[in-house]
Amino acid sequence: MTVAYLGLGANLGDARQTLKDAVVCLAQQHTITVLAKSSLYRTAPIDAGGDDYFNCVVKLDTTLPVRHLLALCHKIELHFGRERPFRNAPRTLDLDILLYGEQSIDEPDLIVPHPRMTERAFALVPLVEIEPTLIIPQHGRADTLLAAVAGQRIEKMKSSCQCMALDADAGSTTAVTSDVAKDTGAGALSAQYTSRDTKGRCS
Ligand code: A4P
Ligand code: MG
Repeated sequence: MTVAYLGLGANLGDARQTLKDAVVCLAQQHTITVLAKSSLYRTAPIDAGGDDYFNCVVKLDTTLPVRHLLALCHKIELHFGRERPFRNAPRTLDLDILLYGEQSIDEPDLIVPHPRMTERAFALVPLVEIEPTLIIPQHGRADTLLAAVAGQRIEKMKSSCQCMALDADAGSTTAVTSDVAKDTGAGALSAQYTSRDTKGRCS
């Protein structure tokens, strides 16, 4: 099993809902356990045009080798209607592998840690929210990089649901899956969503 962090972004269509649905989609994979999900953030486009983005980060435990994880990310992007008309074009869904264990990968189609994550508030702020002491290979502690991106507009969205409060009552604020739920083929995260609304309308 490897702990990985994915960055999710969207600024086309119902971007906020798409991010929530994409997290459910990840949680439903047998090869993935979603350990934590950041809040949703509204962010100013960086090096890109179009509407404001919504961004979040998820922490996973996965049995997938990194290339299989990348292929899954592309498959999920396609499922949510991703098109690539030009570089940094507005998108219905972007899934980037920010970190994969402690590995450093530098290949033509896969660079990990993601090469621009340390310059972007939309990646660093949600990462530090879910993992305050995170170390980024080759860069050090993520929280020490926040000052340099302080000029980038980013606004935390209020969650309308009480999932985290319920988790806190149960003594855990981050672990959102259970073996029982996995055995039934659905992560507890997705079970939480579907127990509230069959369309997964819960953040
Ligand atoms: N690729 C290489 N490394 C990775 C990795 N670690 N994870 C390759 C995922 N993919 C990786 O990706 C282009 C190619 O990068 C893929 O073929 C993959 O094999 P893409 O998804 O087609 O395009 P992308 O994600 O736009 O490319 P890139 O270079 O990752 O863009 P950035 O730098 O992530 O910028 N502003 C806000 N506020 N929020 C955003 O989410 N996103 C971007 C995209 C720009 N501005 C933004 C946001
Ligand atoms: Mg991408």
